[in-house]
Amino acid sequence: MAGALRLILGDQLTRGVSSLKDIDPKKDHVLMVEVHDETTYVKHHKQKITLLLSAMRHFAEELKQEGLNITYVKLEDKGNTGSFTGELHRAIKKLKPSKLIVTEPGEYRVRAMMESWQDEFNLPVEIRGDDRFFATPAEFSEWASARKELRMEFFYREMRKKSGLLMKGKDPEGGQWNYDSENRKALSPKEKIPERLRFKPDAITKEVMDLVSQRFDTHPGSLEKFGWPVTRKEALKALDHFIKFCLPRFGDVQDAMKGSEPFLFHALLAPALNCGLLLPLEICRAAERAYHQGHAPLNAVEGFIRQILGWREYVRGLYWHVMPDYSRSNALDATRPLPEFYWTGDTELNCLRNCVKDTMDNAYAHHIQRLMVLGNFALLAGIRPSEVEDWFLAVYADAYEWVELPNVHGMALYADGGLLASKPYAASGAYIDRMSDYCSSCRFSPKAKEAEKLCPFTPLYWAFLERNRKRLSKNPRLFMPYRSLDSMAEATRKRHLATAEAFLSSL
Ligand code: FAD
Ligand code: DLZ
Ligand code: SF4
Repeated sequence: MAGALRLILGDQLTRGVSSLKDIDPKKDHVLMVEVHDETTYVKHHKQKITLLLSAMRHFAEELKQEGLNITYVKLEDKGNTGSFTGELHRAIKKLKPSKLIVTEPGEYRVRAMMESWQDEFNLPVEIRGDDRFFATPAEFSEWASARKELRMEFFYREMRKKSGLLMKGKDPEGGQWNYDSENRKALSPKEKIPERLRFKPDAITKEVMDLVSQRFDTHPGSLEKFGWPVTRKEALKALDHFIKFCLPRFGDVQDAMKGSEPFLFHALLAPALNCGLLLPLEICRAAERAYHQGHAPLNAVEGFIRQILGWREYVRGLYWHVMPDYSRSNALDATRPLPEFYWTGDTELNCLRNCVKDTMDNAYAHHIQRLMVLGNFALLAGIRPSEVEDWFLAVYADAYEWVELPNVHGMALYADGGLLASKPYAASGAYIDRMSDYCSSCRFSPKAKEAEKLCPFTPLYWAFLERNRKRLSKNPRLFMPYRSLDSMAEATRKRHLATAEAFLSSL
């Protein structure tokens, strides 16, 4: 009797993924497919496509060397139908498997596809849970259903207890759950930034780069600086390098930005983690070990583990808990189109120009650039959420909808009306000035007295508060900003509103 067909998606490149467990090397067959639909459902950055296809090809090689039966369909192969469903049709016709086994995907649209396959192929389809996460979607829903208000901090504490990470018995290591207040320092100009481990493209990656340059030349971004790990071996080296050279300073200056330094002390691990080359538990354990060995301080290690054990799990749980309705909300009625400079970087606003350039050069921007510059501007300018979401999903090497959507829709744009975050992350130019060196080489300044030199973020910030007064002024966390707006001289307030209006019309 024919064995099972096991489909592995491009972000499931983990030998221990649930769909490969209990594989019978003699009878079963693995299928991996490069398909047009996945490479184009948004206009992915060239580096993101290169990373995925190269990592898929390397992973398939490893499975082959292990002796597993595998069919690998390349994008340019003759007969490639261009979709998961089409490629499954072809494979099922040829191999006549007894059943199809898959691991649940990271995106709702693919989940809907998977659910149609049993009828489509008239074949039993087993959709297994993705046990690479700390919590299942059902666990999150159970936690969320018992609460009036969802906050990451409380879910994170549950995950600390469940995993035992940074725990001393029943208590958190050091006596506190969260050391975030120690992690908001500005960067000293003298701070030495470590050089990062980047990986030279091998023959497989080079072949993919050629394919991507030809086939996706209209997609955003450049391949010149491609240096992402594309195998598990490389990803483990990247993890080790981060723990040794960056983790100790990760906490203190986690929120800082610097013009010439796109990476600072950030992990650069999300691209490898999200496609399966690394596992969240092994990353957290490595960081925890660094703390116990006295190599990194608690504020850095707790801050880092919280991003993975807290935020990453929380956004994933929320995504599956509230989809598909989540993506449709637009709580602040934001309808302006996405400005062209998000693709070109052609703007006089130096912070935005820098963040877009970093994004196009590396398919990467760190969290504060994404939230407090690119996201903040879209929030203040009232850009339509779906357009901002498509941009974020396209340009980052770590972007899949389960993690991108809650971060953009909820955290950056407050389009969910406060389900994910207790207040909008809106900030004026003074915040960007405090946390970066962008303003010193900008034609604008947050401190300027003359209207034509004043940083556009400042009038946009006040206009945002004014425009959303009915929706936001009752929020206790916005009491101070509204008090400042209300105590502003009438002429100043009017001038800010008029400047913001003129700026927005010029976009
Ligand atoms: P570090 O800053 O070193 O953090 C360590 C790890 O923590 C990351 O690798 C990541 O796995 C995890 N992490 C940190 N913050 C978050 C978060 N808010 N949500 C989920 N995981 C987190 N992350 C993605 O993985 N994919 C996305 O598409 C994505 N889109 C984002 C969009 C916006 C508007 C914002 C504000 C954040 C987004 N994030 C996204 C979260 C975060 O910015 C990235 O995970 C991080 O920048 C990746 O770089 P790093 O590996 O150097 O992370
Ligand atoms: C992102 C991506 C790209 C660019 N290409 C492929 C592909 O050709 N084949 C594949 O299996 N997966 C690809 N992916 C990742 C999928 O989009 C991802 O698995 C789904 O969005 C579910 O998370
Ligand atoms: Fe950005 Fe304003 Fe600073 Fe210029 S002055 S870099 S626009 S925050």
